[in-house]
Amino acid sequence: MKTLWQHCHVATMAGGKYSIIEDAAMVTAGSLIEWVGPRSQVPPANYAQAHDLQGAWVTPGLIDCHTHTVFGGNRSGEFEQRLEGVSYAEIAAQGGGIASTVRATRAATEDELFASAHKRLRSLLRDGVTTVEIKSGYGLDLASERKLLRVIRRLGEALPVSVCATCLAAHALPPEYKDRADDYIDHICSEMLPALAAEGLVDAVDAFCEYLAFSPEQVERVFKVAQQLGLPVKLHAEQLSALHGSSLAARYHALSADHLEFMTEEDAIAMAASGTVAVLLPGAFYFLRETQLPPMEALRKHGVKIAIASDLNPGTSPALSVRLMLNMACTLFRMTPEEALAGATQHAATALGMGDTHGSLEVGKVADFVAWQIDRPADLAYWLGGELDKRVVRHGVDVTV
Ligand code: DI6
Ligand code: FE
Repeated sequence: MKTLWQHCHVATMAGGKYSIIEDAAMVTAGSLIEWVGPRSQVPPANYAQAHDLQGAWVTPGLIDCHTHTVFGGNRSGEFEQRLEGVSYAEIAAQGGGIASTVRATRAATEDELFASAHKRLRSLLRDGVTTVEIKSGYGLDLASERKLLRVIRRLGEALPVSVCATCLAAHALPPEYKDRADDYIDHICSEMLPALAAEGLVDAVDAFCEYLAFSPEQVERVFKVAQQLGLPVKLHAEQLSALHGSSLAARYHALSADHLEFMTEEDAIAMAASGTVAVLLPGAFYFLRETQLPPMEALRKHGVKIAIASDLNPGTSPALSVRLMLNMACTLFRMTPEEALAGATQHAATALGMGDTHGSLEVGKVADFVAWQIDRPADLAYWLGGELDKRVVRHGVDVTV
């Protein structure tokens, strides 16, 4: 069934550029894009449906390639503590931080976790998101990580969004393994990952490489097992200190290395060589009142692809809007609105291993797009949140929420 979408302008984001077509039209056939170009050249055909987009700007559906959407509880109390001067690391050392969310997550039922995550995910969808990555990592034992990954799969079935599930069992040390980090890594490698992968619950494997989490050596053991299981890897790296996790990620051809405030130019060179995407998370930078900027110049100089994501999580980025992240990427990291939008479309797709099928409006790609009632594409990075009038199309079907 062919559908015509017309009276619009298109920012295709092909190659990570706006690649604008004014007075454009698009033809979808089922869930795919069959044609896109100037309206004057629409191929004649018997269209089952023709939609008037009323002068909208059409972009690819937004892709949030790094979130921790599923968790129990909430940490606004810690937010207050931090504003009184207690640091994120101090709160973590006192048993707060990730550990407090782990307690709340373990205590919650699968249905409770589903219900709270569903609300958060709906906020992202109302903002034009059609693909999202969601990590586990607040369970930290086999049963609880399985519970989170099941909720992640259920969210993808319940809502009109493509969901990539990432196992982040190596997020923090669970209390039962206190002072035995290597034993926990053994457990992840020999029990958790093989079991969860066999159950089809895992699309990729992530870890937190940081002085208050896991060392590069420990991360490498996790990566080796992921590789044996045929799963792509990605890494939280260089968020609080420079351990060169991003270079390690590059050696394992990671899809992405994420955060990266403390990365060096050598790390950027390694990432460029392996095609590992730099996922920058301005919400966490902002919320932690970080002052160390990611090395934008080195990333650009060496041609590392840059994605932007929400990092939606209860501790460091309670962010419910990708468009707000685009604004922050511009104001805080000095990205252009075009770079920021590429970061939440084409480069975010590449960061999820979906760059060939998603992230731009090109013939043969999946018909996931948003028709925004805005004046210019830069408006997407301009407004500070709020709701914009729009239609959201996923797999060629209008799914506006
Ligand atoms: N880095 C982060 O910013 C989140 N996880 C991570 O590895 C924080 C998670 C939290 O504080 O709950
Ligand atoms: Fe994160």
